[in-house]
Amino acid sequence: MVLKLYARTGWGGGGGIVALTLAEKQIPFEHAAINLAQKEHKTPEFLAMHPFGQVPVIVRAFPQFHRNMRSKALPLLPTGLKERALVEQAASVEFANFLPAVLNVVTEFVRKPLSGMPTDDAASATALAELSTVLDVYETILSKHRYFGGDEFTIADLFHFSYAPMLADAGVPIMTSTGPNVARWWNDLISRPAWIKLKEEGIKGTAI
Ligand SMILES: N[C@@H](CCC(=O)N[C@@H](CS)C(=O)NCC(=O)O)C(=O)O
Repeated sequence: MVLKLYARTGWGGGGGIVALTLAEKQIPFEHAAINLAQKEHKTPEFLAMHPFGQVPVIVRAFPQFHRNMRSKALPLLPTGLKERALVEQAASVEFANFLPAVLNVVTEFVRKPLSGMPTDDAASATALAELSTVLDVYETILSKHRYFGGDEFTIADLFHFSYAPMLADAGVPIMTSTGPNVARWWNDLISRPAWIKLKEEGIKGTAI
């Protein structure tokens, strides 16, 4: 096996993003399921791979992994300087603006109810308003090109899968109710076969 992905089984967080990237690029991998509750990410063996003891981790066995990443049909990162800069800028926006806002909404509408913690109406309203403000800017960005980092589907779009799909499942349809361009973009993303498969099955890995 060329590549081994150590991650939880569900699609949320970074593990899902790595699995989705590999699926979109049709790169086979083996999945090593890590159980955080059992602290499997804090063993000496795991800490040797990731000194902070966090998932996901990918380990490659052969240098041909790099050739595979380059040769597959879907690039996910453009090679042109201007196009590449736009994708890197978009990826930074996802990390700095979208991710903190979406995590606050997920905390109020998903994590607290799931763990039996009391929900907080004021915090929920603030979280929704902050995400809505971010998505208003997304509406402007997405009125200029089809995808978040340009006219092609790239890694900058893919990063949005880590938590945002939880919103509709929790009865918060904000990704499709803010503006027509955000809705068009999000509906396009969640229709991708690789995503539909990951959401239905969780991380599975693929046979080589
Ligand atoms: N920047 C980190 C983020 C990874 C991360 O936050 N992983 C979380 C799960 S999504 C984790 O492993 N949490 C358990 C812990 O920190 O003990 C990385 O890319 O390695």
